Amino acid sequence: MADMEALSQAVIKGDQKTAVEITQAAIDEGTDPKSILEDGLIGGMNYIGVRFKANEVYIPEVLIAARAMKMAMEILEPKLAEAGVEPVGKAMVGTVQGDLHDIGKNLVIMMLKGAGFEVVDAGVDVSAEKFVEKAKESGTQIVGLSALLTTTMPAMETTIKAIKDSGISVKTMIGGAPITQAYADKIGADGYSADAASAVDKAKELLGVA
Ligand code: B1M
Repeated sequence: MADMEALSQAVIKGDQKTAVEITQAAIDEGTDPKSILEDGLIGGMNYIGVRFKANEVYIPEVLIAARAMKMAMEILEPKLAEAGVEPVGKAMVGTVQGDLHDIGKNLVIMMLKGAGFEVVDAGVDVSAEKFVEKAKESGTQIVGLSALLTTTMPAMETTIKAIKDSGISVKTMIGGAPITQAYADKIGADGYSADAASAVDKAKELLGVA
């Protein structure tokens, strides 16, 4: 019987080969795809997220864990779809107009995916109009904005205003090195988080999922 604890450990260690092998073995044995996702893969990424937040592991460890999860997800995703397993929620994350920094945004996306969210990567240098357009197209429940420059922070305010004016029903959350809770409050964002692991907690809180 495929060992879900060993699968979590493979993700935690960033051991792609073992993560893929255990996932495949579990699929072949007929293990419930939801259990492979939740008990194995998400369990491992959650652990990494908790340790990242506590500064016990750093960006490289998160990246290799996320890569192991991604490889395993490639074979698991069709099975999840067949089994009708719904994602925890739908989110879209992008870097605001004028800003090309994407390392933090990519980490947020990886952690959200690691927690079972379906995530659209809106890219970098995304205008307010594009955010609105992509949010409508994708049917996302959350729009996440990232900014690393003090000069691009105002683009967050413009984007949040455009989202509100468009009338679409989404929650907004923001983050990035110069961003604070006070700034989020000032521009009317629904949420702020300081790091990628906390972004998962915030996204779940905004959607009211455990
Ligand atoms: Co730039 N850069 N950069 N840069 N760069 C900074 C940000 C800077 C602080 C460096 C400095 O001067 N000390 C400075 C900004 C100063 C300021 O505005 N206060 C700066 C500058 C000035 C610039 C340029 C203007 C330089 C120039 O050309 N004169 C230029 C601007 C380009 C543009 O965007 N238009 C520029 C360019 C670049 C590179 C292209 C060379 C490169 C980006 C490569 C890339 O991203 N693909 C780059 C880099 C790498 C940096 C530094 C060194 C590192 C940024 C980073 O990736 N950090 C940075 C200095 C530094 O931080 N030491 C710097 C790691 C990343 C994981 O952290 O993005 O903060 P971060 O993400 C965290 C959290 O903030 C949070 O979670 C992440 C993980 O925990 N988070 C969210 C992020 N987004 C979130 C969204 C959320 C929630 C949480 O919800 C949606």
